[in-house]
Amino acid sequence: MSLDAVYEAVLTGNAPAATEATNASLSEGLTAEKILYEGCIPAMSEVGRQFEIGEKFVPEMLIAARAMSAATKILRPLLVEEGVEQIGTVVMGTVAGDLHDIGKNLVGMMMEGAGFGIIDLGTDVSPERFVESVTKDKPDIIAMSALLTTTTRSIINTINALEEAGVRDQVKVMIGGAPITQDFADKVGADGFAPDASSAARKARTLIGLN
Ligand code: B1M
Repeated sequence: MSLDAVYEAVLTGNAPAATEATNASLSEGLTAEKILYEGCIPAMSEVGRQFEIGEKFVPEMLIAARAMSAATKILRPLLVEEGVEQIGTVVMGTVAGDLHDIGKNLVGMMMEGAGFGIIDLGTDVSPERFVESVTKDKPDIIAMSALLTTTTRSIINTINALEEAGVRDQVKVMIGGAPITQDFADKVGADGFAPDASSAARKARTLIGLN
């Protein structure tokens, strides 16, 4: 089955095979969401598990990430509805010190699909850069992604920087990523948290008063 092939291609970091298996899965009638949530994401979780027990190393994580990006490049237009009226603007980025961007990119796609305009600041985004964007772009929401336990500190630094710049009350702050919990979000005074990309898009809508 092509979904197994997607899983295998991402797990082994085979980007051409990931492209082929994703296209084959779509031809079989599988939805983009099913391919993402039942093929790509479990494969990346398995890569992480194998890294933890010393069966995979950083270069293998990197090629797995490239294979996943090959798949999401195909899935992206299907996840993002075309021509949706823009309901608000989200400035997003992976926080300072953190280079992981797959989760952030998925959150961006789902938010775009939910009707938001996305300004993606990329990875390793400093608190100053977030503040500058709030001042200049006037977004409704700032969406911060952090994947490392160490970079959760950058979320706190960014919220502090927003407060110091006097713009904290002009924007909703939303956070997420593997080490983030609702409890952490409450402690640092974020307005919203979501555990995955789909719920992140729903949460963003509720933060601007929509359901
Ligand atoms: Co890294 N890495 N990595 N890595 N990496 C993790 C995160 C790790 C858990 C692996 C492990 O040990 N099991 C571990 C962190 C441990 C910790 O801090 N607790 C780790 C480590 C240690 C490191 C390095 C330090 C390794 C080293 O150099 N020794 C290094 C750090 C580099 C840096 O950032 N400064 C590093 C590097 C890398 C690569 C560059 C090789 C590569 C990233 C490539 C890229 O992103 N372009 C990589 C990868 C691929 C991973 C794993 C295997 C996969 C991450 C991923 O893409 N997951 C990861 C293990 C794992 O997660 N199981 C690991 C798939 C993605 C869809 O999920 O990003 O969680 P995720 O996003 C989800 C949710 O979290 C949520 O929605 C997304 C979709 O459902 N979400 C949000 C994310 N952002 C959100 C924002 C929201 C709401 C929801 O609102 C704003």
